[in-house]
Amino acid sequence: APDISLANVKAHLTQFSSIAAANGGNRAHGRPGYLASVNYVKGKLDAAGFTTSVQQFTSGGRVGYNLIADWPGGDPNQVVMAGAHLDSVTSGAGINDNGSGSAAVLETALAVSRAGLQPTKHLRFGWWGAEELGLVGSRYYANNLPSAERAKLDGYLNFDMIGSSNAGYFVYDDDPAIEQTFKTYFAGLGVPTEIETEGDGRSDHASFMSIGVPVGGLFTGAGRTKTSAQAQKWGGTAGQAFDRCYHSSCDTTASINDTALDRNSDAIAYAIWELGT
Ligand code: DTR
Ligand code: CA
Ligand code: ZN
Ligand code: ZN
Ligand code: ZN
Repeated sequence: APDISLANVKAHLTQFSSIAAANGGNRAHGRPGYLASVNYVKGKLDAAGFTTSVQQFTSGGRVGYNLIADWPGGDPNQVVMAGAHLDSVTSGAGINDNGSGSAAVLETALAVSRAGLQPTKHLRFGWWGAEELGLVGSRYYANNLPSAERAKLDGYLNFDMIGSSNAGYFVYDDDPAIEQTFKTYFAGLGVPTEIETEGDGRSDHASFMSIGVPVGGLFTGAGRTKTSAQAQKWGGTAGQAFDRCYHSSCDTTASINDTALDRNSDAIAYAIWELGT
């Protein structure tokens, strides 16, 4: 798998920051900053040769959008999907939550294009709307996926908050094969990981679990406090939240941990190359 450029991922975060600043300070469902975020990501993917589609839904009386991008080729009966929610809360730009996952998944997709990858399996990428309202966009997508299409989904990889300033390295403990893929990657870096225990209902992978799709993903932590044992193995500050700007106006590019974002971006690329070919 290629090394994902941290600079490229951060360039997408800068775009998300500018979009929020130009649209009332957020990228929340039903607000102009969300659709502007969709249009930014879609533009990059269209230019890179992806087949994109925008799926509309309504929530709270406002229109929401999911962005789906398919990389042409691969076995259509064996689909590997990676996704991230693109919406923020109304209180800020949502750069870690979840600009980080959105940008890393976007940059991985662009790396697939740059490599002209011809994977064995079909690769699909998704950016979800209205996750903050309760996984609304991903649930809409999953529940409206025809059963024949559901059966083709070999796995869904979720990335929601992967650049937390006081980062931990958490791997979802759901599908064993997907979990092992991520653990192998981090072992290669000499970075210890822990099982993500905040609960499976907390992000978009839950929507795919509920339709029987194997899931996995990565997480660097939100409002919970880092223990001293965790600080010893990961660095950072014990007794402080993994992301003290969680759902706050200070969730900006200043609150991103570059090392965590880079490692997780590279882990996403590794998993896509491993599971897709
Ligand atoms: N609910 C997510 C943040 C979050 C909290 N726990 C987890 C566990 C796994 C992924 C994400 C999360 C949000 O605020 O978007
Ligand atoms: Ca990298
Ligand atoms: Zn959130
Ligand atoms: Zn989130
Ligand atoms: Zn889980």
